[in-house]
Amino acid sequence: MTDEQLIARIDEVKQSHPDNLMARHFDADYYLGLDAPLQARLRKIIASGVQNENSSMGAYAMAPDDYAQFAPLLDAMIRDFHGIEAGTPIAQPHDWDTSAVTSDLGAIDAKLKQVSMRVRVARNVASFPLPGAMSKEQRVVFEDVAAAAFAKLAENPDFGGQYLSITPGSPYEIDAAEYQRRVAAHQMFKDMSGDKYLNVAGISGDWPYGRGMYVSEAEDFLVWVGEEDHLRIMSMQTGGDLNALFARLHDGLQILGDLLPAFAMSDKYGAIASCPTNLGAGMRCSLHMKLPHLTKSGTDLTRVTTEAKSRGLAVRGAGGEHSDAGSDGLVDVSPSARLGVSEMQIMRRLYDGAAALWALETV
Ligand code: DAR
Repeated sequence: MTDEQLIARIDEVKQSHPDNLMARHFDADYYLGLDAPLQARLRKIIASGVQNENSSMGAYAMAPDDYAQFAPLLDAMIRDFHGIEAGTPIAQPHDWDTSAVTSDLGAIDAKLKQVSMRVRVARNVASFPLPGAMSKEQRVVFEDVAAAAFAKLAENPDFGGQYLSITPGSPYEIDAAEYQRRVAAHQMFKDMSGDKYLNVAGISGDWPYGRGMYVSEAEDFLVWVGEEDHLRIMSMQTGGDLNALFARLHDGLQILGDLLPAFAMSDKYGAIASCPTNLGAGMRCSLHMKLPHLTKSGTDLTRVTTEAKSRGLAVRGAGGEHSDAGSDGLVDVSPSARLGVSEMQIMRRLYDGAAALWALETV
């Protein structure tokens, strides 16, 4: 695609899909002013949004440095997505002090004592390219580095477990049946090679090499290797105690941070992620609630989405991105903000939001 064709395509996307943030903020003069190597780098970063016009963000970083190198475009997109005004300083706070507030869902209603809860953070190791730019060899080398760290983690009585690889020939390789069982159990991530966004970005490249998952014996602490980021570190449980959920994640993250090479972190953007939507705390925390009244038995998410959005929450089906609600009204509720808010602010927003939705559900 020539520069002229690229610019024309992006303008076409901007007209047809104004919510594509890459197209919205792309500036042809800025692009043309870059030297050829930088133009080539930027083309790869925005490729997913150029080819997939219905993208919301439309870009994935290929190296931690991309966020600084291409700030005129990426910072504008990031501010737009995360709702941060131009010129407002961005400095990502981090606060994991779970003792500050108690957040037990059971205190809202005894019926919320046993809900499915999950919190995860994205982390990338600074000394490797981000997943979209990794070679097959780099993916496998990274997996070996992660597996060595997991071997030490497994010695910790609170996090004992095993690493399961889907890399052909890996000493930790599991068979197809076990992989599918782990996917069905909502533990292992799905085959990425069918994701048109990740394919164009190169993030699903060399599938399934360099991919796997650490799982604790209690199956309440998981680490995905080689999904959209180098690592997705998550804590999950059925219960009501958000503090315990977060404390487990924080402790596991600390241990892994000591065992692995340095993570790519930024004072401005916090944890560096492939996708700009995951910058900041790099955290997605969610819980599943049955809201049959607010969702008209799962048939209409309009009202619950509106009520949630006004409280800084996003609602989606319990089956993941783009899934529907269950007939029992089961939905996944999660705070939207990730950049400029601390881990504990995110937890509190989830707790307060869940309380508000529950009050509407049971009014
Ligand atoms: N297809 C990408 C997804 C953006 C947010 N979701 C992530 N990162 N899993 C888009 O730009 O629409």
